[in-house]
Amino acid sequence: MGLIDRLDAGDPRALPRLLTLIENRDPAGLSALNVLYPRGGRAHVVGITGPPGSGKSTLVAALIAAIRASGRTVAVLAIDPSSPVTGGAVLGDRIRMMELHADPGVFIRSMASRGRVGGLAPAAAGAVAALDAAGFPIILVETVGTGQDGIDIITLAQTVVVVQVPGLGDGVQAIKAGQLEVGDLLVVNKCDLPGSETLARLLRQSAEDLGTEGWDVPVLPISAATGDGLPDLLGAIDRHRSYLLASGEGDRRSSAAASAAVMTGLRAAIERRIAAGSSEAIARLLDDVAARRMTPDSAVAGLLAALDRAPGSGHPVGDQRGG
Ligand SMILES: Nc1nc2c(ncn2[C@@H]2O[C@H](COP(=O)(O)OP(=O)(O)OP(=O)(O)O)[C@@H](O)[C@H]2O)c(=O)[nH]1
Ligand SMILES: [Mg+2]
Repeated sequence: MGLIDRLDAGDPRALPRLLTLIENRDPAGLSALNVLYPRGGRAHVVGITGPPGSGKSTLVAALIAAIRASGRTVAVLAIDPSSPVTGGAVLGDRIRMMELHADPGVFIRSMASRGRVGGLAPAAAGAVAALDAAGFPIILVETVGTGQDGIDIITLAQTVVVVQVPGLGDGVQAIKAGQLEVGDLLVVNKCDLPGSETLARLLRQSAEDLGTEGWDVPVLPISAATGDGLPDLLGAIDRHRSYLLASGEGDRRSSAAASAAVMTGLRAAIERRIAAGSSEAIARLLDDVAARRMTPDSAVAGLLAALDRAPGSGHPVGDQRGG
């Protein structure tokens, strides 16, 4: 039986297998995506981002429980840009502690980027597309910070939750530039610890400059460890989803995400080619630049021309011939 048939038949091993194939850029995975991609577009993809140790994995585990309690299934993609284990391991421990691992309505996948050449962003996008097509109504994506290793959470997620914690420094100056800007919701986690009220006050000031037409960015104090504030957070996540659908902002983000996905895919494809040195034309151009026979600018023009001459690989999704 083919992978998609197994997926459709509810074989629990089919989805992990598909994600491995997609991660490895195996032709079988990419061709399955061609079939699956048109089925997607219904999931609410929620990014959970914030500095290391802010409690993202703890929060994800707590959200899983809350989402399950609301009667929905949920998938999680934990992206760890540096290490192949930590993020997923911590999350895995939490899940075991909460006895969620035996629940077929919860699917968790970790993805690491070590040693990958220009490939994490497309792999993550492919994984989200597969989880979406598999029918999960909500997909949580955990990532550290923003833009790290090419993972730009706003190109993956429709709703971005930025997690901050007290005690990392004095005030908003200590928060890295650009960290708050991507947030549709700002969370002050570890509100059981001192300093969270001060931080929440500072974030509320910053939040006044954020948001999109018709959406004011809320600042929500929570404790992922005790569950305090969790229902409010899930409520706000669901409210943002309704806002996206009603306001047209969701469509606007989908278009932006589509163009970003193509551009990052293109960049990754070029990087892979150069790394693989598969094209002699590319290798020759790089040699010419190193030997100062050619400027970098001319080499870029030459590379683009070489890509033009390469056999076309673009084909509409759903068309299995090209897979
Ligand atoms: N006091 C307190 N501790 C918390 C809370 N949430 C998480 N922690 C603790 O903070 C530490 C880091 O939590 P994680 O969930 O692993 O944080 P993370 O952001 O996923 O970390 P990385 O994936 O390594 O970036 C752990 O020791 C948690 O137990 C909270 O609400 N209150
Ligand atoms: Mg984590």
